[in-house]
Amino acid sequence: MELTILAVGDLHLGAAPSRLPAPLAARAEELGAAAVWRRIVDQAISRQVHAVVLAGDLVEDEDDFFEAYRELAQGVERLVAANIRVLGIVGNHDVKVLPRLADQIAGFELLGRNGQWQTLTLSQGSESLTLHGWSFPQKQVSYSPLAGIRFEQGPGVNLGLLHGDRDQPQSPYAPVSSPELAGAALDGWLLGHIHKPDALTAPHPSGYLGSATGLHPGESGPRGPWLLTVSGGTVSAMEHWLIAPLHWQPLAVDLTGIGHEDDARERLMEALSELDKTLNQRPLAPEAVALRVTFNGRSDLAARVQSLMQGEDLQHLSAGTLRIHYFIESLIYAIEPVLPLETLAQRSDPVGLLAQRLLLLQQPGHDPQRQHLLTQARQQMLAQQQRSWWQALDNPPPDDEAVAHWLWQAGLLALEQLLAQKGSAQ
Ligand SMILES: [Mn+2]
Repeated sequence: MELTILAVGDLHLGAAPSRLPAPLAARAEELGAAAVWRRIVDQAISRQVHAVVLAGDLVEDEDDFFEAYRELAQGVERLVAANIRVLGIVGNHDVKVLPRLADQIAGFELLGRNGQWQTLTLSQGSESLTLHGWSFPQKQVSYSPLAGIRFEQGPGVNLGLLHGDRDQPQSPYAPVSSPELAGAALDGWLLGHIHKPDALTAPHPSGYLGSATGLHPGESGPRGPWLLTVSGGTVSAMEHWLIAPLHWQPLAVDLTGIGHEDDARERLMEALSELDKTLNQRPLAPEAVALRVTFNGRSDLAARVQSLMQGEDLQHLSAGTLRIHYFIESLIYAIEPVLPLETLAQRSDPVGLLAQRLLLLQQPGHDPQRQHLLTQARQQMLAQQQRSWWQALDNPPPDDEAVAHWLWQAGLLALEQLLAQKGSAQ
């Protein structure tokens, strides 16, 4: 007999996915947090897990939570009706809503109310899992919830359930250190708060579950709940269920050796059809996939590729089975010229001068010449950003790496145009 729980990280119900193109914007409701929550509930019921465990930040914004509350309550009620226990802790986003939910829905079990550690044991046949949970008592907590705590071992596997900021001692969101977690004498930790999942493995899963779905380009890669199996008195398996309906995927496409700019499109479609195969092997494929495409490799056709791509519809790409709606949320050109920059930099003409500056950009650290280049570029960029029509975007000023990336892309295209000019070849 096994004991299975489905562990869910930051859900943020009520948060809408960003950057959806027009054809998908109307379907945002099917792609956001509420949609993944419905998939989680459906799967938990059809796979008959014994409990669903929620690691805090279930709701995005407490001041406007009616919609989110309804979604959450409906899901919890369906789980409870299917005899699945539902346990949760409060994160920094849901200090009001989660205790209220627990008071209103019989069957929703809140652990660690008011910042007081609480222990609960789940059992199935001879297998047991004891959870030690802690909830945020208010929006900000600047002390470690583990300070001065000694855990009493319960039956079976003992796991901690905590929403907090690991190895960020100045954080106002329950800062905890890795040594504190490791020294707690538990079999592992299921953590909420950071949206990027850790690689959690049996028999000692310890780290961030990650968000249930990605909501913006910064949340690319695998997302979803984790199925944790207890058998033989230990955590015998950790399985990441990649069931988010919206998936953010970086896609690198090597253009080395293309003979014509149209070949870039072919290579992109080949990479996409490989991806489509992989994604369709999932038990529940995503509905939509946002691609961050990087063209890289060596070619002197980058400028032509760029103008070709400007004429393409990036909002809807068809691939493979046609079941998934792909779109390109951004397109990055990192193509280098066929001749190495080191060779070009030997020249004393404009090509050589430009190649020397590109090489400077590649150098890490604080080379004074590199810093000077970045400072000059930043001034130009800030002058643009401060124009009144960009103010509404409220963008932060670009950091060194952002400026270097911009210069790199612009510089490579300029270099290619110089190389293409008649008589410049040597
Ligand atoms: Mn949080």
